Amino acid sequence: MDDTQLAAIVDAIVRELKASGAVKSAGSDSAAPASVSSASFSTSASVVPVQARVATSAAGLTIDLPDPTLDQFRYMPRVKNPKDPNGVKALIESTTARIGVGRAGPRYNTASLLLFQGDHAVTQDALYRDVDQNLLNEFNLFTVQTKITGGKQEYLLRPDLGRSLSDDAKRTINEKCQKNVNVQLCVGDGLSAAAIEANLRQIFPVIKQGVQQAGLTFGTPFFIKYARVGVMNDIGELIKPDVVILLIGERPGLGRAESMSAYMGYKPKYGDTDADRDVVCNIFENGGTNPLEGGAFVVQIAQKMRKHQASGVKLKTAS
Ligand code: B12
Repeated sequence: MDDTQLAAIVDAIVRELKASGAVKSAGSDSAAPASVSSASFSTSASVVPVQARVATSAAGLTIDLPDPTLDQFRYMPRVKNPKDPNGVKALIESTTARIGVGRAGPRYNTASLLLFQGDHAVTQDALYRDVDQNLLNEFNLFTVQTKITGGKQEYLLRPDLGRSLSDDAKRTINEKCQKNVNVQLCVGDGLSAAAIEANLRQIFPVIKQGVQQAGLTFGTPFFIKYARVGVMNDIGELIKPDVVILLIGERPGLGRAESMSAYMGYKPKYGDTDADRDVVCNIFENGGTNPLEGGAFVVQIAQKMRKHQASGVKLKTAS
């Protein structure tokens, strides 16, 4: 690429950023002039607008692409010259799997690659982001932490530490929580903050009201940062509830980050394993277990656990 082409690209980008309001012209707040000096332009990643933009071209060069994650592009058949175009379309519509994406020689085409990278970014964001504090405040959830002290990186590398509450957490729970309740509800970030943000507003009231309407005591709910499922044992030991319900973010899939699980156990204690637990999984709207229904189901299971005084495999064999 020669200097003239390069300058044309830079000029076009500057013009577009100015037009979108992301950067301002020196001495003028108006829309971008026809020619902009790229020498005076300084950039930083944070000023680039995140909204989808239409393709623009400068000097015959396309410098931008439409958002590949929009449904119309995500589900666009990309197989060249298919024998049965309607068949390809029908197949694509029948599944969320990435099919009918075509290829460029032995490789993915650019559109598929960009979609894959966009979806991967959603996954990474869900995993590395913290749950919105405003949401936790809405439900008066105080926060305690597991034994993870080195952030998400350590959380990913040390699942064992995510299964134990820190000493501080134990103290706080002892101070703030009602003990010996029938049902103890906890919320954990797990592997997806987005999952908690997508479902908590709907599921929390259903569980709380369901438990209370069944005449059961609902313990003091709280939020656990850097939580793994096994942390339920510590909660059981500290609070001595009949049933612990832990709402937790599931491992996100590509572009699918809002899926939450409710893991449950009857009188969890040190040494309990997943064989002693039950899970209502894939809780999310539009395709999963709807959070309102999920909440009602969780309450039913809690009642069943109390009735049979068991959970996990023991509950299966008892009922
Ligand atoms: C990762 C995973 C596993 C891993 C867990 C390893 C690990 N250390 O992370 C492995 C491969 C071991 C596994 C095994 C099983 N899994 Co699994 N697993 C998942 C997956 C993909 C993600 C779970 C997640 O994100 N958890 C949240 C994070 C934060 O939890 P964590 O503390 O890091 O990890 C714990 C949980 O993942 C838990 N767990 C994982 N699977 C299961 C299943 C049950 C029934 C229980 C109680 C707990 C449990 O084990 C981990 C260690 O405590 C989900 C899919 C989904 N949509 O949720 C399926 C899923 C939860 N698993 C499922 C099943 C059926 C099983 C098995 C029973 C399969 C089998 N027939 O052997 C076993 C049982 C596990 C056990 N220990 O007893 C089903 C549960 C369906 C249901 N409602 O009962 C799911 C929903 C997949 C599916 N759609 O079918 N699983």
